[in-house]
Amino acid sequence: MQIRSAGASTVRAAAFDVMRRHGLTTMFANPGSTEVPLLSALPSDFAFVLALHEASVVGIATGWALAREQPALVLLHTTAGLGNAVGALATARVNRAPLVVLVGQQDRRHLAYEPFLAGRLDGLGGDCPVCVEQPALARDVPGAIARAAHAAATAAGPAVVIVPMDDWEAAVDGPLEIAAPRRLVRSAGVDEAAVAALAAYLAELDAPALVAGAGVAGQPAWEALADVAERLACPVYQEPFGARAGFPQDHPQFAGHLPAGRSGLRAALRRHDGVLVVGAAAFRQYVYERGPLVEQGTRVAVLTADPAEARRSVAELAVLAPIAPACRALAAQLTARPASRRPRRRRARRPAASAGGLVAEEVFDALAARLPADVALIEETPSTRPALNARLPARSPHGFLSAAMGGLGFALPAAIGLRMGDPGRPVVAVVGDGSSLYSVQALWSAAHYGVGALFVVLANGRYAIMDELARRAGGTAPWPPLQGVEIGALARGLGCPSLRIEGREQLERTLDDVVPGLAQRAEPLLLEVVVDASDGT
Ligand SMILES: Cc1ncc(C[n+]2csc(CCOP(=O)(O)OP(=O)(O)O)c2C)c(N)n1
Ligand SMILES: [Mg+2]
Repeated sequence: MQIRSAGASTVRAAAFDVMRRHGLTTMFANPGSTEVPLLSALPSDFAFVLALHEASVVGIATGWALAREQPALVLLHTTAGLGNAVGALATARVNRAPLVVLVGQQDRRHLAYEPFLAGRLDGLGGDCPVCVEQPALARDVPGAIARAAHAAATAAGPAVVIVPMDDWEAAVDGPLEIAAPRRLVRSAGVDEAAVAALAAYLAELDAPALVAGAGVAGQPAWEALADVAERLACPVYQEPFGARAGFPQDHPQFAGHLPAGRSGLRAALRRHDGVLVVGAAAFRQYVYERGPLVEQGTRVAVLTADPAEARRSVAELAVLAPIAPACRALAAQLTARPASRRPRRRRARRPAASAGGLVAEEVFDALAARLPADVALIEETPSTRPALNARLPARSPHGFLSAAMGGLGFALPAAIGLRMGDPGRPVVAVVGDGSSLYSVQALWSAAHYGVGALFVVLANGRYAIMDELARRAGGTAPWPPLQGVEIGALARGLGCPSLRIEGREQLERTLDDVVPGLAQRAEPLLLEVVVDASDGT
């Protein structure tokens, strides 16, 4: 169906109408000359959020979109802007964050001459975007933005629209046809056959287990999956290296994170004659190992809302359906099993006594003792992620978030965007010192816009995980340690207050001061916590 935009005299005015209709009135941007015709005299109902590098622009928008569960609007400057943003767009895709990404282009009238700033933009983002719109005519721009909003929401990822700078002021004569529906309503229903297939599979199992993935997002899905788990009285594992926690990790049936290699996975699931993976593919891996994913006696089924996850799963059954209603319907079909023994969870080891300095585990313990259950914790601590997972269980949706594609430079901006999108929520990013440097300029945006997130930087003075990988590979690393970097000084240079923490007592005192006020904070704070290097095991 097509609708008509009445009254708008320029493409720009019609585009603003479309943006308003889709809730795209907060623009995360780093602008250039090709975007000035759009931005000059921005209507007063639009908010503009400046970030000082495109990885920060997209990271902040990603956090905002995840917090709000609706598309965020991004504006980038031709080749340099889109090029700088590609890694962050890949993260947004894998983390399933809906973004509408406008990319400015030189003037159509002389593009053929390749003027200064002309972009070869089509294809620059590879297959990270869920779609790329290049409007054939200026008057197609508003429709392209509407389709991008639908694509971002339905395919859960960044949708790119490339707009030549002269398009915005192009006149619209007469009513403008928008080649997109005004509203796109997705059915949230689940049919009986899909639920029956899952119920029949589970009924054949004597010792089932569940695996929760990042696709189990939001309170309704968490509650519905907990219902399924309680009916089955079975352990629930978290997928390894996922984008977010998919199950309350303080639930008595939570059994920990699955190993990310095949041998560990086989061993972890050996005692189960079948598993149901919910909100993930079967199975997410990290380092390649030989052999099958599971033992022959372990059957596998998958429930996911993501067609690509369903397609690549090694499973006898994959059901494609929205998670929350599917789990609700499934729970209603299951007869309660007698409670089994509580899963054995590996207890977090006591931190190794160090020669005076703090270790990361002590920092996690100090946070665990103080953080509220509704904290949104964003992780980017490569050498100590397992220790963080063991010590800081996610207790609410977004209780654990991470860059699922592995690209560093996400945690700082994502924490800022999450807090902007959900201003009353305590938000903490725990970040390695190396990781903190990829999008450090995001701290300026946090300071400028009064975003009260807490950044805990684990300053071990090195790329500890990389050093360890080099050691395991039998050699030494050619890269130097990160000597001479003062993250706290960088933060202050960007307007973000910071404190350097050098011992347990100072850490605990500072957290006692700061954590109770996290929900109300109106300015960011960075803690540069000096820690010994961990070996990443
Ligand atoms: C954008 C990007 N560049 C490089 C890497 C490779 N990489 C993975 S971990 C790491 C070092 C991280 O150092 P730090 O944050 O200090 O954590 P630590 O290992 O010390 O815990 C690097 C460079 C990456 N994942 N993403
Ligand atoms: Mg480090």
